[in-house]
Amino acid sequence: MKEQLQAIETKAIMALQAVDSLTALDELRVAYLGKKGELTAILKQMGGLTPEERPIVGQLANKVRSTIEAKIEERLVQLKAEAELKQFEAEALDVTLPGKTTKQGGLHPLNRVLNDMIDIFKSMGFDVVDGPEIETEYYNFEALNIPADHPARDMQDTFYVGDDLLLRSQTSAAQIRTMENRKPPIRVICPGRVFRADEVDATHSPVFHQIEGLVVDKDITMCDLKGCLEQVAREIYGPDAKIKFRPSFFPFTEPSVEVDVSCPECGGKGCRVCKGAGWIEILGAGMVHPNVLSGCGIDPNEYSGFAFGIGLDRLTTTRYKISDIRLLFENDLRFLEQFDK
Ligand code: 2NM
Repeated sequence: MKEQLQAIETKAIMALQAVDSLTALDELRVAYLGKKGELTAILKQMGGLTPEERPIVGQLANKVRSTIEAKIEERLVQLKAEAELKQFEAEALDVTLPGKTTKQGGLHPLNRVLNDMIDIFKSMGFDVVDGPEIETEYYNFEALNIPADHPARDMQDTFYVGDDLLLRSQTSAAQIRTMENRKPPIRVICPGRVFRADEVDATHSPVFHQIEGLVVDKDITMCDLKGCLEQVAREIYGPDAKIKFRPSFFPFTEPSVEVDVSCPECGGKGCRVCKGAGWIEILGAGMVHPNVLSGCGIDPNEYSGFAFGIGLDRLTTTRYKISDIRLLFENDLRFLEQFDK
């Protein structure tokens, strides 16, 4: 029997070497130490031993049991460590790998130029105001001294979307509301999208963008208008930029002017950009018509003001030497990606 016990211990230890999983280890424990296991089977035969042999064999059996138990425990610790290592390896992160970057877009050229303009006007004390793109005839025309039978109303060729509703043909309505709601001094610019029924070509689009400005206070004159616009021109085109006024007509201003800036390309000598003129037209402006002021509840005998309208699209195409206004609206990535930086 002693030999049998010794053989069981040796066999169990051998078998343990081959065990490579926790389940196999458990099966081995049952096979050797369980109720129907090999060791138990031997112990059941102890009845046939002499009283002298019994304690000796019993002692040996206990030693074999605790040896096997200890080896199983040892293997259990090993297997758990191996499993943990495998898991760590499988879940390992290489923190030195480059990260996944999301592609960052850039501002649309129109918004770049607009942001520059907003900065310039803010530095001069202007607020930025906003208004709806769908307007009533009153705010788009009437309040601007453009009565129902005025030829300008035909000239504008407006998109009507209802009886008394239209897509605004200028952003002036936002300024009318400002005059209705604020007391002078007023200094606002109103950038936004405007709509006119124009045929599309390299320089025209039925949807385009304006920045209109308005200043109302006591003693505002054409000098203030010229000084303000000259400062804006210098900020955009550099300290040597000059401007000049040419007489013009708008129903909402009197007098009205077209404003030219000395050609930023040739400085006034005449070149391809200014078509030899030395000047390029950049905006329309004038002194706010007394009818417009009084219509908004501002007394034209006490207050006066100037206003102007700049086409943002043309400002942008000249700034970036963009040959066709349609590029600003087509969202062709090959064009837009040039402004990513
Ligand atoms: C222009 C030219 C001249 C203008 C006038 C007004 C208002 F609301 F005060 F009457 N806003 N904008 C104005 C004046 C716009 O665009 C070429």
